[in-house]
This record gives sequence, structure tokens and C-alpha cells, in this order.
Amino acid sequence: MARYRYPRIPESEVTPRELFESRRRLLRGGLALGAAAVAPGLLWSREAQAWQGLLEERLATDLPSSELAGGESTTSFQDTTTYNNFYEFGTGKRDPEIYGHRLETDPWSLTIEGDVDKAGTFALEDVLAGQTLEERIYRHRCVEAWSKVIPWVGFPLADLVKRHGPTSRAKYVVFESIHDPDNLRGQRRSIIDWPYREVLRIDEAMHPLTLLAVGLYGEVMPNQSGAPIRLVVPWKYGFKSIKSVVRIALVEERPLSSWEERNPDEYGFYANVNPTVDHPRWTQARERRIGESGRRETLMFNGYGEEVAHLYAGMDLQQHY
Ligand SMILES: Nc1nc2c(c(=O)[nH]1)N[C@H]1C(S)=C(S)[C@@H](COP(=O)(O)O)O[C@H]1N2
Ligand SMILES: [Mo]
Repeated sequence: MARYRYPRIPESEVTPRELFESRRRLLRGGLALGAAAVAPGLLWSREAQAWQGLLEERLATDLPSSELAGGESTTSFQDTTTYNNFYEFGTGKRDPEIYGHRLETDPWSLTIEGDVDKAGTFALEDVLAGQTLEERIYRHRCVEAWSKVIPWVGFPLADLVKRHGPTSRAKYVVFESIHDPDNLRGQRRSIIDWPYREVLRIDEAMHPLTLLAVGLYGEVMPNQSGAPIRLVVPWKYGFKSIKSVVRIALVEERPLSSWEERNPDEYGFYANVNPTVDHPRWTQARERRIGESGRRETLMFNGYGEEVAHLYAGMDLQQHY
């Protein structure tokens, strides 16, 4: 069977929100062929393999949705998927969209190891089979001072971690992205020490806002956005939200994350969005929302302070940035 690849979506076929919602309604009504006429570029279930088939089935049902971006409008699907940071494909903002088809997502498995009772390597379909999916609309703020609002589809990371029985030694959670320099052209350059690695404190990892996302805008996660499964930590700078995760390890000692290792003055371990702590080379007080003109004020903890400020009680956030 021909290997499945995520289709490149020509700009002329990009689906605005109303269209993808009507497509979802049609799909729910069992009218998949009618839906194909609505958005031909976005329907590709025929050759889908195990995890994709399972995910598409779930995406075609009504998922609970939480609007957690203060009513701010979502960034368009097009902007969300054509302006990306995914250095495995290069450092240009369009590189992930242009070269993303080289990411091999099928089959995909996730290794969960370290200080857990149930360690192992699990096929993504088995990981997904045990999880309840939901939509979460979150702000997304890059350390480079641009931002988006994205309707993610996923499940709380805590739900997965709990299933694997973290031991009392587990103090940090380490995440690793795919390493495949043959297909990922950016990995043939030493931008960071590949593979991309990120780390959360266990309480940050278990926080109900922390998601593992497998889709956006009601669609299977596009490659450029971190297919097939990525982290989303909405109160932290975007670099913490590691894409295309293959390994999750619970550990006692904190390793350095990739960006911290590369440049600790510019990319701290916590990386909480904080308008009062400037990046050494630019202000973090304001941000450019992709698709808008002008600047917005950046919100403390990206607007999630009520939910997360207690995690950092008593810490000097000027020092622990
Ligand atoms: N594996 C990997 N994950 C990554 C990155 C990357 O280069 N490689 N870039 C990070 C950065 S800097 C940001 S801002 C977000 C961007 O997510 P988006 O392209 O979906 O907006 O992904 C993060 N996750
Ligand atoms: Mo970023």
C-alpha cells in the first residue's frame, strides 16, 4: 500500500472556520461524500492507518470545547499552519509547511519510561484509545513576541501520566522529539543538540491546562504543527510546547532543555510568559498577533495566572525566568 502522506493544502483550498464546521456537521450526519465537495483538499481518510483512522473517527463526533482565550478570535487555519517554528525543517517560518511532508508519522509510537510503574513503548493508536479528546482554545505566545489563538484538540497530559503510575521519585517530565536527519533537513545542521528536548516540573506537567494535542481546528494535526502528537503549555513561551513527541521520561534530576543548554540567558527553564522580564534582545511587554496589525499587551502567564500562579508562589520570577 502506498505510504500515507499529509496533503499539502494549496492556499486556494484553505478552509475557513465556518466551512470546516459545516464539514464537521456533514461528517457527523454521515454525508462524507457531500463533505468532500465542500473541502476536497482536506479529506483523505481512504489510506489512513491505525492511529489516523481512530483519530478521524473521534474528530467527526461532537467533542467538548472550552474557550480559554478570553473571547479573543482564533487565528486563521492558514496563518496557524504557514507561520511556524519547527527547526527540524529549517529556521524559516514557512519551512515547516514547505518541508513538513518529509515527517514520517505512520506508524508512530510513544516511549514512556523512567520513574513510572508501567514503562514501555506504545503504538499511538493504543495511547489514543485510552483517552477522551476535547477541544481547548488557547493563546499561544512565542518568545519571539508573536502570538496566535489556536483551537487545539487533545487530552490532558496528566491523564496519560497517571495511567503509567509515576513513582514518588518522579520530579520532572522530559520530552523528546523525533530524530530523523535523513528526512528532517534542519537536523543536518547543528542549531541545537538534536533531538529537541523539553522539560517540565511534575506539577506543571500534571496541571489540567497542560495538553497533549493531536489536532487543531477539528483536523488531524498538520505535520508543520507537530504531528502526530505535541505538547501545549499555554502559560509558557511556545518553545516549551515541543512537537512530534516520541519519548516521555519521568525523572528525579532535572536535565537541561535544548534551548536552555544552547543559551540559558535567553531561554530560561521556566519560560513562563512574563511581560516584565525582557528577552536580552527585545521587550516582552507586547506581542504581534499573527493576522492582526499593531501590537497587543502581553499578559502575565499569557492570561492564565488565575490557574497557574500558585505553582510559583514564593519564587522570584525575575530570577526564575
Ligand atoms: N520539536 C520542536 N518543537 C517545537 C519547536 C521546534 O523547533 N522543534 N519550536 C517551538 C517554538 S519556538 C514554538 S513558538 C512553537 C511553535 O508552534 P507553532 O508552529 O504550531 O505555532 O513550537 C515549539 N515546539
Ligand atoms: Mo517560539
